[in-house]
Amino acid sequence: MSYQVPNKHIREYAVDHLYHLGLDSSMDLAGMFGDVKVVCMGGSAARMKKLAEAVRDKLGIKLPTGTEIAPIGKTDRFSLYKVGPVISVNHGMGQPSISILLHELAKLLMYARASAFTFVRIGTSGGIGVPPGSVVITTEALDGQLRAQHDLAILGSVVSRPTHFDVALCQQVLALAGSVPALLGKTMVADDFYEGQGRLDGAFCDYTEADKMAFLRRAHAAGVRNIEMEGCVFAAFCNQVGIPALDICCTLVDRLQGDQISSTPEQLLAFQEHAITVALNFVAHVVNK
Ligand code: R2B
Ligand code: URA
Repeated sequence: MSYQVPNKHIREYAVDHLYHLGLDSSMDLAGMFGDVKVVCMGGSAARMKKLAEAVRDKLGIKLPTGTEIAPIGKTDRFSLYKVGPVISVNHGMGQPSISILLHELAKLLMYARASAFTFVRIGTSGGIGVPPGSVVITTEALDGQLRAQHDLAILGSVVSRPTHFDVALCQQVLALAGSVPALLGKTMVADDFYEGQGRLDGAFCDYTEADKMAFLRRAHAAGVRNIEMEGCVFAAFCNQVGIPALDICCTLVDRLQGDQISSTPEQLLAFQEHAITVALNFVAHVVNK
């Protein structure tokens, strides 16, 4: 059976405009996206183009001579690529940005009459008590108050939604990690990179190193192994619309050791490769089965 979003209002629309993707429901979306099995998303457009190329190589897909991977739709906010049954698209930074993409992607895949696909976020993060380069597969996203919920103000009231992931699916991915240092853990999600993540190195800071360490230790004791900026809304959205989801992030720093991301560009690329390797193994597992 093909995928349906729960929203009934849009069924009345003659044409639904997926404004930020530059696509609409009058287009041959079934022809373009009907076969999608995995949607990979990550922050940066350049990284997601590289991921599309890596998917092409991993799945052994040969493009016609003289052609290359090109974005579909418009690219001023998000750049979306498709290789075989895999979409690779960037979501920008933070929960408002990824939320817009998630709504439009879910509707896109409904109009495309796609079925049985998984959303995979491949990201970077700050680790807590794990060495840089570790890959954390998120079992539950916690907000900045360490609550397993995503809060959104809707029509003047706060609506809270649960932020768990499917742990059996997480374990399946862990088993595909091979030699990459990977673990399951909770992820704290902040709406800010500096104060929201307890850093001392923003433009201002009103707490002490001791305050920071006490909070990071409390988060670690609650099972948090990394901090990023999208996981709560990603989990809440996918739970709400019934799409299986994975949040696979490499850590760039151990926040118990410091705040600055000071590894060399080569090291940072190598850390990101860890998350990409795990995600590609999952993509191959899904597509080749
Ligand atoms: C990880 O890295 C970005 C901030 O540098 C943000 O998008 C995130 O979740
Ligand atoms: N992304 C984050 O959100 N935090 C980090 O510390 C590193 C990457």
